[in-house]
Amino acid sequence: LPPETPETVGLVIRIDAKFCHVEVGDRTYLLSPRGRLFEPAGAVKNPIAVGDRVRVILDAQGGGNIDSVLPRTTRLARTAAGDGQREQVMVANVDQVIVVASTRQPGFRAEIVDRILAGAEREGIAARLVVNKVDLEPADERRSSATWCEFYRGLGYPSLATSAVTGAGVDELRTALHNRLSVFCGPSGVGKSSLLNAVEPELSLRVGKVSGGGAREGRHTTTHSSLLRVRGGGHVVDTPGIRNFGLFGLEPSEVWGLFVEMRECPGRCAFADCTHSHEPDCRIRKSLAEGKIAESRYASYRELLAEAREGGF
Ligand SMILES: Nc1nc2c(ncn2[C@@H]2O[C@H](COP(=O)(O)OP(=O)(O)O)[C@@H](O)[C@H]2O)c(=O)[nH]1
Ligand SMILES: [Mg+2]
Ligand SMILES: [Zn+2]
Repeated sequence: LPPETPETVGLVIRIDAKFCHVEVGDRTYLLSPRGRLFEPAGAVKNPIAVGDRVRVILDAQGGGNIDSVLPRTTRLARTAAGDGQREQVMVANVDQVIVVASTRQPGFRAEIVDRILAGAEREGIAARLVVNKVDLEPADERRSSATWCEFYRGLGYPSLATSAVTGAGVDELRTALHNRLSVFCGPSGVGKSSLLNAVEPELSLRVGKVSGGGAREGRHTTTHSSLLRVRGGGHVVDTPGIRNFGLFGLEPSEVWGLFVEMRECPGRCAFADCTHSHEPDCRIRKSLAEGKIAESRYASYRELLAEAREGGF
């Protein structure tokens, strides 16, 4: 046997049928997990996921093994189809979710933004908003991207208007990605891939194609997202292929707590189990009437609540 170097910690950036691609320092190694690490264990379908930090044992030939997986801080997961309630972690240790939206082509959809933010809240992952395609807004019109950014900033989410075409906001976005593991989420067509290409031209991500083919294939074959490296440090995932992340098994009573301004709303409701939808003396509806909670956010809340009641997740 070749002499083993001392164990080191690496980052799993990709998983294919044969190997885990593990970044250790500036190099990427193709490693296989040791022993039983890859076997289905209990409720977890894939014991190693992209984003995992792993202890590796490298050999002198540039190969080696994954010895163990370090505890995860966060995860984006989905329920593995055909596997009952088993959960499949798609990306581990995500530092931030970047919610990408646009105000034109396609128009801004607050319910999608709020749903992603709610999922991030539930997983305890920081989130920020990027409103892209500002170049499409007529100069003489009050800029709705600025209005949405200001609104979400007011809720505590850092927000940024960008254009992948003119490069507006791209430097700030690059700074926000530095030394973090970020996941880009949002409807297709808003410019996620274009923005990533603007940040890091070497990525050469495909633009203008409806993504999701991979996610659909994922029902039959396990497809994994891969981490893309950002120059100067940091990684990004372009569309992880998980709708509804953070919302699995969502209980109706949990929903309002995922909306920061509702969670922080002062006062009390008359009923301890108030659903903030029809009950009298409700502090949330009072704040709504006073304009302290936005209609769009309350509408998003009601939509998520209805879905949670139907057991839609
Ligand atoms: N005008 C304008 N078009 C953009 C911008 N960003 C992306 N696009 C276009 O929007 C379409 C969808 O972009 P893409 O990056 O594939 O969106 P994704 O589905 O979110 O990854 C493509 O035709 C892009 O060229 C932008 O900032 N301004
Ligand atoms: Mg894309
Ligand atoms: Zn209430």
